[in-house]
Parts: sequence; structure tokens; C-alpha cells
Amino acid sequence: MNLKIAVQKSGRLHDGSMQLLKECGIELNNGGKQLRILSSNFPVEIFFLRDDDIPEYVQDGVVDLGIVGENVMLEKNKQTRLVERLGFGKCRLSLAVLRNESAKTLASLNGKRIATSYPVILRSFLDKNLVSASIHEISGSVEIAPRIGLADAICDIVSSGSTLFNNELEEIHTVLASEAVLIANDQLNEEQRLLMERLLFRIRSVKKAKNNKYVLLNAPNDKLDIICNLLPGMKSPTILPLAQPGWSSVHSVIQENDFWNVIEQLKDNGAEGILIVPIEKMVL
Ligand code: PRT
Ligand code: ZN
Repeated sequence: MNLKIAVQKSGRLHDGSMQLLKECGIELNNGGKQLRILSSNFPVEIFFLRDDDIPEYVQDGVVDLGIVGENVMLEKNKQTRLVERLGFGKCRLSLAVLRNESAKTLASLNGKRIATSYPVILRSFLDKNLVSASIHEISGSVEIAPRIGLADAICDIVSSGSTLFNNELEEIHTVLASEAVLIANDQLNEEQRLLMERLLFRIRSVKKAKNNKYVLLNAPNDKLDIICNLLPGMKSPTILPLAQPGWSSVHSVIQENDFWNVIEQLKDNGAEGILIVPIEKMVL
């Protein structure tokens, strides 16, 4: 039996999804424009679909798993389970108004018209925040709606913000922070569940490795305590004496998010020859 996984056929999540599967050691020979491919070394079948169709196919059991934006998962509102956030395809669904608009608060949207391709998410957000605005659903080019008088505001996906900027729009509120997510049919059988767990184990190892870096450095022995405190590592750092008296080599793992901060402090405390090495997989 194969685990069936839906991936976006083309578009912003296609490459990230294929890259993730590859990093999980799943070999897929995509010979062009096939709808469905099999892996040669893991029991999975990949189906290439439009992202909008993926939640429904997962719900109906046509496929077992799917990779979509959390925004699409929530908008389609099908019966699926969010299994894992995948760390790519990051964007946000935001409310924006014309830059020259004077009122830029949520409350100022009361009684206004908002254009969006995300009516379900927007309706629930407005209700929760007690804003009574009307929703004008359009499927594309949402960003031009305010300038042509079709709406007073928009609710659309933003990543760099340049589309908003080029259309004289200004973000006033984030409705949802989104990224690619793995969703699953909520009635997988035992065999499918076990295969999903094997895949998830690999995905988590890849994700952890991406968030961490391996550090090697030389430290004067009288500064070892301070330097080791800056480097918690997985257990504690590995310390090896160097040929040069009074110096040791320190090996550890640090997290990407406080990376520069830690490096600066290491240097300030006498560390030399600092090497930062990417980690390929991290199995804890
Ligand atoms: O053909 P198919 O239906 O499968 O694809 P699609 O055209 O519906 O989706 P696609 O490929 O555009 O996006 C797939 C998913 O990528 C979305 O559902 C989001 O989860 C995610 N994503 C990440 C984005 C963006 N970044 C993004 N920037 N989706 C859309 N955009 C749009 C945005 O709306 C804006 O108009 O790209 C434009 C540029 O954004 P800025 O802010 O960088 O200018
Ligand atoms: Zn789509």
C-alpha cells in the first residue's frame, strides 16, 4: 500500500513541497507533466493538483495527505486535520486600505466594503472582532479593488508587501499568519497512520536541522565556562584540548533565531576561529 500525498501542481508551494520530500530521502522522478508519480524508495504516491482542490480531496480520502497553505485549509473549511506546519510558503492574510485613507483602525472598517478571495476566514475574523462590514468576494486582482471604487478595503495575502505598496495600499491589520501545512484525512487506517508517522519523523528531523547550526570554535581555557554557558547545545558542548597549550576546541549546536546574538557574545568572550556548519538531519 502507498500513502497518497497531494502537492500543488505548479505555483508557490510546488518547489518547497518537492524539496521537503527530497530532503526526507524520498526519491521522486518527475518525468515532466504527470498527474501522479511513485517514489522508488518509500511507499508514497504524489498527486499534483490545484491547491484549492487539495483540502476536499483529503477530506474525501482520494488522497491521504496534502500540502497546502494554512490560508487555503482554513478557507476551504473541509474535514481535515492539520498535522504539521512545514516552515515554508510563509505569508500573511492582511487587511489593507488606500494609503491616503485617514482612518486606519479595525473599527474604521465598520459599514465598509471589503474585497477578498477569503470570505470564510474574513467573515469569522470580522465577527470575532465585532466589525460589521460587507464582504465582496473576488477571485483575483483583489489589490486593484479600492482604486477602481469596487471596495473600501481589501483582505489579501501579503508576503514582501510590494504588491500593496505598488497599489497605494497600506496594511492595517493581520488576519492570519500562514505557511505551508501538512493536512491529513481524519480517518486514516492503521497502516496509513504508521506510514504517516514514518514520514512525519523524517519531516521533523529535517525541520529541526534547518533551525539549528553546528558551531566549532577555539576558546582560551580560562574563558571556557563563560563560552560554554553561551552554548547550551543538545546536552552540553563537546570540549577537546588543542595542541596549543591553554586552548580548547568547543563543538556545539545553536539555534538559527539567536544565531548572530550568540556569535557576537562568543567573540566578545575570546572565542576564535568560529566555524558555522549547516546540519543536514537532526534525529533526537
Ligand atoms: O494554481 P493554483 O490554484 O494551485 O495556485 P494559486 O495561484 O491559487 O496559488 P499560489 O501558487 O499563488 O499560492 C499558493 C500558496 O502560497 C498560497 O495559498 C499561500 O499560502 C502561499 N503564498 C506565499 C502566497 C504568497 N506567499 C504570495 N505572495 N500566495 C500568494 N501571494 C500573492 C499575494 O497575494 C500578492 O498578490 O503574491 C502577490 C505578491 O506578494 P507580495 O506581498 O510579495 O507583493
Ligand atoms: Zn489556487
